[in-house]
Amino acid sequence: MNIKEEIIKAFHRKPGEFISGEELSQSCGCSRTAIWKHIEELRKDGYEVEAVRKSGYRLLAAPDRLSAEEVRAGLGTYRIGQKVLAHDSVISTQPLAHEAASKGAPEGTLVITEQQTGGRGRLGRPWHSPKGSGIWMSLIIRPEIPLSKTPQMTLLTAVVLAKTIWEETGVGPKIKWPNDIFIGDKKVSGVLTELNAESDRVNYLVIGIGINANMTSEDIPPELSAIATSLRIESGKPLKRIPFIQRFCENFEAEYDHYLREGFERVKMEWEQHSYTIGRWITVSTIQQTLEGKAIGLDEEGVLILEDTTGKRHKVYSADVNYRANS
Ligand code: BTX
Repeated sequence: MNIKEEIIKAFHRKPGEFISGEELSQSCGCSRTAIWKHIEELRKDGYEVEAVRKSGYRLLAAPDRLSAEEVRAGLGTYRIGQKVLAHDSVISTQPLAHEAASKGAPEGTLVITEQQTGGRGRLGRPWHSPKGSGIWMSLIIRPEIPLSKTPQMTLLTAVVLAKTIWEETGVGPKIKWPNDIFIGDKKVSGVLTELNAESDRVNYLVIGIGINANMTSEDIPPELSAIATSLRIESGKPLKRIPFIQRFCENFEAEYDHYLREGFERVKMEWEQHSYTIGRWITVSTIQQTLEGKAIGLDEEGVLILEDTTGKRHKVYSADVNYRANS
């Protein structure tokens, strides 16, 4: 048993209340002296804990730090987020998640970090991931689906992100095909799905998720200021990152389990409801060609359907989509 985690859980069960040393020692299965030592460690980690003789311990404030203990305390899932590998600063959470997955990390394992020094997006593009003000994480999943359906996981993740942002901030985001979350006309979050597979068998997927949580306008570098925003800027309030991550895990588990049982239909419907893309005139550049037309929806597999000016319909699998300014 992780005693620090048990103490944090006990504090979360009784917010603002004193909990006696006796009660903590019973629920953690250790001596009162051991409890005291772990409380001291929590203080070093930045927790403010009040200790009053005869009353016990009371949590006054928890640090705004992404720790495994905090994510797991009070998390209402049975596998998504139940194992958390938390870091302070890494190059990117993606290779760490691949390494963990290849060594057998269970489905639902989450790699999170306060900072990435080499965060990346699609096609090797850089992802700006400053310290302390974002949520930079990679989720390992092991769905038993054919390779052709794995892009649906990006769409599912985008739906879950849009839902979680709405629930936790009250701001209504839109999904830009296939992997960006927009508020207004600026990007607040991006999804990068990477796959490990043999022939037609998926070993695992690593879903990288970057969320600009508490960046202020000054934290956004000039080269991104026209295209990037944060939840704090848009909602006008700082975001509590731990409850956000917990809600994301809970929403992901519900959506993912439904998908595994019932298929893609609900994700498609929700994606279309939240879509930034559908109904817009767009230009799509693939390696072979450039197409222009109106995005009219997803097909039942999750492929974007584009209608050109002659009324001909095209399937767009994975490509860069540019939007006409007036669309
Ligand atoms: P993307 O290729 O769609 O977007 C990358 C582009 O977005 C960049 O070229 C830049 O223009 C812009 N950009 C860079 N940083 C930001 C930012 N913080 N906010 C808004 N726009 C930005 C999107 O790729 C997928 C991003 C996934 C990031 C996660 S974080 C955890 C995991 N680890 C990792 O290295 N990547 C993923």
